[in-house]
Amino acid sequence: VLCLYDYLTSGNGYKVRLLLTQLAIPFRRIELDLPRGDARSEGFQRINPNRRIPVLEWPDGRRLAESNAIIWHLAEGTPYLPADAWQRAETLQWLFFEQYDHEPSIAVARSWHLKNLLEKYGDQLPQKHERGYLALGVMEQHLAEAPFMVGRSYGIADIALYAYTHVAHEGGFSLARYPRVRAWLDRVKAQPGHIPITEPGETTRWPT
Ligand SMILES: N[C@@H](CCC(=O)N[C@@H](CS)C(=O)NCC(=O)O)C(=O)O
Repeated sequence: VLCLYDYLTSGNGYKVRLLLTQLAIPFRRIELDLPRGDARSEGFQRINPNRRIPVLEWPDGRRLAESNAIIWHLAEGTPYLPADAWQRAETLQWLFFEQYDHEPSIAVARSWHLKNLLEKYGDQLPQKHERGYLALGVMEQHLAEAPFMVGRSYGIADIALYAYTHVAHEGGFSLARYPRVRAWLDRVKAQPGHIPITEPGETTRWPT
């Protein structure tokens, strides 16, 4: 069975949990305590030299890191990743956008709130909010013309962007000015097999 090195609060981990569940692929999770520093331990550095979750491990020992690479691979040959070359490129466009413009502002602002690091980083929060709102604006504009991020159906571009957009309020963002993003969040949530970010499934604690 597949093994996911994970942290429940993580949107990057949630992308993988969500897609595995929607594909009905059984997996078990190994929950790291990131605030305790589990990902920086020597043991975990052997799992991922980049010391980050998520990492998905196959029964034959192969491992893949980087949430968007993992969901890309899992989605191959399924309706969650189009076969059409242009739509695959559009999917990559949104995955890279997510990692460069969206996650570094929206997820980081959220993690400062959740980890009570605002005293340390609070002066950088306005920049994070400015950049995060720009990213939300890009999504709002796109969603004026399309129900989902790529083509007319739900796929991994939606999963990648849903992960931190639906918890953006935990980073101090308001979606009040983004009605199309809010309607899209509802469409994503209504997909078959959807699970919330808080759904732990079968979990073991690190170190195992
Ligand atoms: N680009 C990576 C980012 C992964 C990442 O930043 N993971 C965070 C949790 S969301 C992490 O493992 N941090 C290590 C730590 O807090 O020690 C991905 O998409 O998988």
